[in-house]
Order: sequence, then structure tokens, then C-alpha cells
Amino acid sequence: MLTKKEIKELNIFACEIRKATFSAIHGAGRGHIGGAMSMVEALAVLYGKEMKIDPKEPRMPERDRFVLSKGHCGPSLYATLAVKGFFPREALPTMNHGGTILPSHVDRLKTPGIDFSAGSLGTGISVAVGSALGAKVKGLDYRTYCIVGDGECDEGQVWEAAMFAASKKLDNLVVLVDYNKQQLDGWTKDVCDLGDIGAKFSQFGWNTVEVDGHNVSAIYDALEAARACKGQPTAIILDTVKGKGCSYAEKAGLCHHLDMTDEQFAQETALQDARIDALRKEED
Ligand SMILES: Cc1ncc(C[n+]2csc(CCOP(=O)(O)OP(=O)(O)O)c2C)c(N)n1
Ligand SMILES: [Mg+2]
Repeated sequence: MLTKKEIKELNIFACEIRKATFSAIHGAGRGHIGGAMSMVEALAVLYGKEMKIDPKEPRMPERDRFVLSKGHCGPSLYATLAVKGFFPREALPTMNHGGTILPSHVDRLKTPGIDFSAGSLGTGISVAVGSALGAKVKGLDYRTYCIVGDGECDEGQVWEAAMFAASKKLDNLVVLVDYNKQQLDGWTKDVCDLGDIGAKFSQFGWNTVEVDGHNVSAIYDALEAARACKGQPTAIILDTVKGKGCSYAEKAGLCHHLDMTDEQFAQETALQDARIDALRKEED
């Protein structure tokens, strides 16, 4: 369990990630704000507490691996890496510009700290399964973490990967499903209703935990439960809000890909600064 002070620090880290994400999306003029925002708390816990990483040595052999299977949500992963010091924050506003190290979809050959390229939905989870299996075969003790989208779960490949991971008892693998209820062009339940996604993973042989995806403490506890579980991979279903923490995206409802004007950038940054101030005033 996290202490009150650790929870506060992770919530401040989440605000910093949101601010840095705005910087990338504003620099590009637009971007996948919805899905980038909904996974911020998960990124904060993974990169702030859970994973074995070293920003000075991004390819450290014993590092834990992270696969952003919903590769279009690069902006908040870049933001996380920049805040952690994998590369200078000044790179963020160059996202999607010619010659940038930050293409909107993640590319392992371009960005320090990106382990796996993704963008074609459904493929990243298979790569994560391969990474976890590789650790078992080689007797290495790194763990593999992967975030998939709920819309992405429409892809059959996700379920092939899920079936294979359970059959190989990959207890060194954690898949976090960003259940934000939206995909590119509508509500997930209208495009292809997933039903009870947690029950589906359980039926595929996974240890499954469902949590509030904006509660850093609950996410951390779920990751601890995953570590304790032997013989099964773990799926953490993150109940999230698409666009969370970007006021105009949240108000828009459907908010997969939006513009960010100078005014919106200033306003959203100020809101995060105010939240950071309020958090700092809280008692430890
Ligand atoms: C194979 C494939 N088909 C279609 C797309 C286009 N596409 C990009 S994002 C997206 C929706 C993804 O929704 P979801 O997985 O729920 O992501 P999030 O809500 O977190 O943005 C689609 C269909 C793609 N990238 N890959
Ligand atoms: Mg979604």
C-alpha cells in the first residue's frame, strides 16, 4: 500500500505528465488527447513507482519492458519519459514536426525510452507476450507491462495473445486495459459491445483486477496483486474517463482527436498548475 505522501507525489507527477502532454499536443496543433489523458494515472504509477527503469540508460538489459499497444497515445508516454528525464522536455513541442524524435505513434528507433513500436492496433499485446515469454525462456527476471485500449480489444489478435499468454503461464506479464468507453468514431459499446471485459480475460485464464483508473493508490495495489499472483498473467481493467484532466475534452464527450489552440493550452496548463498547488498544500 502507498503512504499518503506517496499518493500525493504520484498525483503531482500525474499533473506534470498532463502539462507536458499539453505541450506536445499544442506543439503539433492537435492530437489524440482523449486516450492520452485517460491513461495518465497508470503511467504515473508505472513510471513513478512500479517499473525498474533508468532514464540515463534506457536500454539497460535488466529494465522492465513497457509496450504501449494503443500506440496512437504516444503524447502522454512522451510526456512521462520527458518528466522522468529520458530526453529534454524541449523536444515535446516538436511532436509530429519534420525530423522530430516524437512521432505521434510510438517508434522504438526514434525515442529514448520507447521499447516497442506500435500503432497498428492489436499488435502490441502480442509483442508484450513475446517479451514476457522471452524473459521466461532466458531465465531473466524483468517484467513486461502493456496498455491496450478498449476499442483495441475489438481486434481478434488481442484474444489470441491473451489465450497464448495464459497457456504459457506468463505471470511476469501485466496488461492494463484503458476502459475509457470510447474509440475513434464513437462509444465502444455501440461499435462492438465488449460486455464484461474483466470476465472475458478471466475466462481466458487470466488473473483479473478491476480498478478506478484515476486512483493511483488502487492502481498500485492492483500491480502488487499482479506481482503476488503466480502461474497466470494479470489483466488490470482501468475504469477511466476519456480526456480526463483536459477540461474541454471532457466536456466534448467524444474526444478521440482534438485541436489545441494557444488559449486552450494556456487554460489547461493553468488548471493543472492550480491542482499542483492544491496538492502541495495537502498534509502528508
Ligand atoms: C489495426 C488498426 N485499425 C484501425 C486503426 C485506427 N485507429 C486509431 S485509434 C483507433 C481507436 C482506438 O480506440 P481505443 O483502443 O479505445 O483507444 P483510446 O480510446 O484509448 O484512444 C482506431 C480505430 C489503427 N490504428 N489500427
Ligand atoms: Mg478507448
